[in-house]
Amino acid sequence: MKNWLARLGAGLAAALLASSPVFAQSNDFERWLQSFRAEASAAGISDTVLDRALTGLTVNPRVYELNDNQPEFSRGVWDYLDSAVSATRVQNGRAKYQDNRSLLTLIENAYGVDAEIIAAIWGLESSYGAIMGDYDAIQALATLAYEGRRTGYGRSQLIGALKIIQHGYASREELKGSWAGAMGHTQFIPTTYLSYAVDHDGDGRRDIWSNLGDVFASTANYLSVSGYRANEPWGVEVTLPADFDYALADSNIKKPAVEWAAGGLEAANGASILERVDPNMRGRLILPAGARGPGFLVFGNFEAILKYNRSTAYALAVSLLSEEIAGRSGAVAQSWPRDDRPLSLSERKALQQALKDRGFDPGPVDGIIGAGTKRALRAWQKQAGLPADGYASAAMLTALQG
Ligand SMILES: [Ca+2]
Repeated sequence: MKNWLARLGAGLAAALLASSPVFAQSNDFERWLQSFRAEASAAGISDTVLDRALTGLTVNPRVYELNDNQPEFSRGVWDYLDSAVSATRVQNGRAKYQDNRSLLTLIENAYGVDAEIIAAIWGLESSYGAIMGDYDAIQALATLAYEGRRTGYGRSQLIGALKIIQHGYASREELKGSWAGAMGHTQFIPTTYLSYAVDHDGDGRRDIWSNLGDVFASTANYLSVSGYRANEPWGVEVTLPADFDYALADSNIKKPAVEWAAGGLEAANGASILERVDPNMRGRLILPAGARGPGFLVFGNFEAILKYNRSTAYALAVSLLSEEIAGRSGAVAQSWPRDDRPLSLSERKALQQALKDRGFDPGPVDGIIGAGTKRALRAWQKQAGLPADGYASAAMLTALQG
C-alpha cells in the first residue's frame, strides 16, 4: 500500500490522502470564509481587521477532531471532584490566595464576590494561570464556525473575537486560548469578555491574559452580574430522612431553608441547617450521584457559579475548593457510590430508548441526560416503586431493560 502510494508521486498521493473530510474541504473553507466576511462586515467589522485576521487562515485539524469527539465513557462526579479538588490544587490555591490577598480583598469588597470563590474559579479554569491554552483563538473559532456541532457558537464567538481586535482590547496575536476559544486566566469566551471584562488597573486595557487585577475583577464582575451576593453561602451538605420523597430533588423545586428543615433535612454534620443558613434563604436540593450519594442544599450563589459553566459537578467543585482555599474543610462527609459505574454514551442512549419503549418520553435519544430524560426516568421509577431520584445508573438501565 505504502509503495503503491509512493509510485503515484507526491502530488497525487497527497490528493488521495486529502480525501479525509477536513483536508478535502480547503476550497470549501475558502468559500465559507468569503461568506463569513460578509456576515462580519454587516456586524460592523472593518475590512482592515478582516484582512489582517482572516487572510491565509486555515482549518485547525486538531480543533476539528476535538469538537467532533463525543467521548464514549464518562466519569463519575466523584472522579471529577477527586481531580478538581485535589490536594495539589488545594495547596496551590492556598498559596496563590495568600500571594494575592490584598488584591483579592480589594476586588471582593468592590464586587461583593468572595475572594475564595474567585480564586477557586481561577484554579479550575487554568490551574491558577498555569494552563490557559495556546490555540490561536481566531483559527480555533473559525474551525468551529465552519463545520461541526458548534457552528452557531463558533460564528458568534468569532465575530466577538474580531470585535476585541477592532476595539484594540487585544491584538490578533494576543488572542490565545483553549481549542473552544476560551481565553485567559479564567477562560472567558469572546462575548463574555466583551460584556463583562473589566479594566481594574485603569491602563485602558482589559487584560485577562496577564494582569491579575483585570482577571479577578472581570471574574467577580461576571459573577456579580450573574446574581452572586456577598456573605451568602453557596450551599450546605445535607442528609435526608429515611422516608424522603426523592422527587423533591428537582431543579424546579426551590423552597426556603426553614421548609427544607421542616421536611427533615439536616446538615451533614448533624446540626440543624438553620444554624448554617438564613431560614428564609431559598434553595434547591441536588443529588449529584442520585439517592445513593450525598445531597446538597444549594442557594443563589451556586446558581451564579453555574452561569459560568452549566455543570453541577463544576459548580460543586468551585464551591468545595473555595472552602479549602479559605482554610475551612471542603470534604464531603457522606460517601459517594464509587461502585456505581457511570453509563457510557451507548448505554445512556439505550436507557433513553428503554424509557421510550415503556411509554415515558425522554426527548431525543442522544445520550445526553437532561431534564427530559430525568423527568421520564422519575416517572418510570415512581411507577416501579423505586426511589424517584431520576439518576441514570447502571442498575436503572438493567431494571429498565429487564
Ligand atoms: Ca487593565
